[in-house]
Amino acid sequence: MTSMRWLALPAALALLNGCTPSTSAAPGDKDTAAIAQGARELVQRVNDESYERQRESGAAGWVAATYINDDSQLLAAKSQERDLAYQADILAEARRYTDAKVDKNTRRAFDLMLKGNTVLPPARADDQAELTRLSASLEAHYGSAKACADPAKPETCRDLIELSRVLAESRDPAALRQAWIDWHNTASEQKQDFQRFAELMNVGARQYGFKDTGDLWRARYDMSGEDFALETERLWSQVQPLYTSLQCYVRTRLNQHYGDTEVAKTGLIPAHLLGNMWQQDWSAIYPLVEPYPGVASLDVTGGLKKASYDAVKLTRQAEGFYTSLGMPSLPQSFWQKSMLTKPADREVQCHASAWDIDMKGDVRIKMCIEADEESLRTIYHELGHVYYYLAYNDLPPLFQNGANDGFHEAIGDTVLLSLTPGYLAQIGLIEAPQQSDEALINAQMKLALEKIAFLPFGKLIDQWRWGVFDGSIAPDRYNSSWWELKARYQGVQPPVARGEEFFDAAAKYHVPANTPYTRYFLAHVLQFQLHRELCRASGQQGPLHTCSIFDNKKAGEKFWAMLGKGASQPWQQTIKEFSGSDKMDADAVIEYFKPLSVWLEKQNQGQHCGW
Ligand code: X8Z
Ligand code: ZN
Repeated sequence: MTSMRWLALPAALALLNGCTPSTSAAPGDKDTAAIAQGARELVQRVNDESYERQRESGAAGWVAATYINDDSQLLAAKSQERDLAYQADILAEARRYTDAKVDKNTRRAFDLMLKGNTVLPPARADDQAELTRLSASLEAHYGSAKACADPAKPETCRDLIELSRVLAESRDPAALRQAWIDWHNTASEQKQDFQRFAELMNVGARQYGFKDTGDLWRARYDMSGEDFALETERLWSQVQPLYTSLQCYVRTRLNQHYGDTEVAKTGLIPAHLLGNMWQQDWSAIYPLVEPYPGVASLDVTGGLKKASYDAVKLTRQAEGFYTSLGMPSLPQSFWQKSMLTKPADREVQCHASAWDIDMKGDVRIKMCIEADEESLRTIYHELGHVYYYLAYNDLPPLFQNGANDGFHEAIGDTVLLSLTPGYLAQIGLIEAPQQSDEALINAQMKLALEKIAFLPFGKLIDQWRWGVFDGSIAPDRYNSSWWELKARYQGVQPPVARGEEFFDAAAKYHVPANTPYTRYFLAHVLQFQLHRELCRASGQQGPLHTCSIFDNKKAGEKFWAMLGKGASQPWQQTIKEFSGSDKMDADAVIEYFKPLSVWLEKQNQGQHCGW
């Protein structure tokens, strides 16, 4: 999760190092062998040093995220600066081996050392220092941002949690609009810093032969960056018709609820009406668009409140699902060191994250848990990261990573697809579900508001950043380009005019935190593929949407084996071993939502869908 994660890559190297047989000598072989030996030693050194380095940057990052203040920011920036300098030294040494003949694991380790980075060091020490200062400051600003009617009076301030609650629960258009505007305005002053930060990252990326930072970010998928961009287009084209159908239906229902003055019958949906600050998850407006009102309650939040769930009980509940698959219990240190609730006495970064502090099992999550359905889902998501860490902790640090970053984001979500209405009823969170077509459509609608609504958002954030990095989106068009992409992909528009004095992209965590976002788009495709395979392994027949792998050790074993491979081989090989196919593909998404897509087609008859 930290941007310096590459230091924490593979572990299989101890093994590799000892196992390359020396073959019969030919002239010149001695040099070749010595070079190969040097390459292996460098990889070994990086692996050996990773634990301590990761422990230090992990500690600095953890404190900066759980005690936001000037001191912790300074320490995090300094630690990142040391990492960048170290990285520059190692990559300079690694350059000597660019054309060396080495075994495939050593080559892979070198590849990951370079391409596994979100940031590459600019050559000048001053630039490195400025870059890490900006990085720490952008992230801290997001974490502590508040909208205040009167800045002198703290009681008039609202933070992201409060503003998000308004977006999810209020049905008053004026209140919704104000909450949306208040949060987005907190990001405006970040524009200069972000612009400079992007420039410095590009300086680093270019130093190592990449066209720009976007080129670097696309290079990590075991295929060319160009092919990767085409792959994301292909996946998007598979799901786009279903998204368009959903947008159309939701627009109609919102129009019926709010009237023509708030939502037109055609065109874009105003951003403040979709139940979420960024319109990435529309499930909060389920009550407004429920296909068959009153059929089968899916009120998980109500169930959690009734059963007095708190942060620990929720986390234990999620852990229980993973252990039911045969995975280990969380270590004691997880419970001692995690931050599960929002502390009252200090600023913290509430955006949830999962950490592997030392690459040896000091795993934690940092979250501001509330007793609601969204928190339940997020804990499952975060524990997916944690179980991935635990599964590959024995690999050499350079290989301690996801098959690709989309896999890392998909694990917890895959498990969540097994939280079917049947399972939720079994654990007492909702009433026993009715077995009817109406109940099925209701359940599919609720999930589609989360999963299908997310897809265009998952794609557009990096579409925007790739443009910023390659210069096609200049700073004087940051905001207009953002809203062009929001319109093109999501079919949404801002509730009020947003000129270049605003910087709305930075109102989303991953922009100031510099976390690449295509991973979530991939994860939303992959999780259905993984779910389908695990269901097959569990021996269940019947439609995909009825399958739950809860308590199924066969599925768990298959899952755990895949997780244990980490990044030790190309993701194509990992998914091929897992599913028989070496591609990411959205056909499982389409299969899963077949009943809903047929239903939506009918509902949308007579509407002008699209925008
Ligand atoms: O950032 C996250 C996780 C941490 S990796 C909470 N997610 C994305 C988001 O919130 O925007 C999970 C879903 C998408
Ligand atoms: Zn995640």
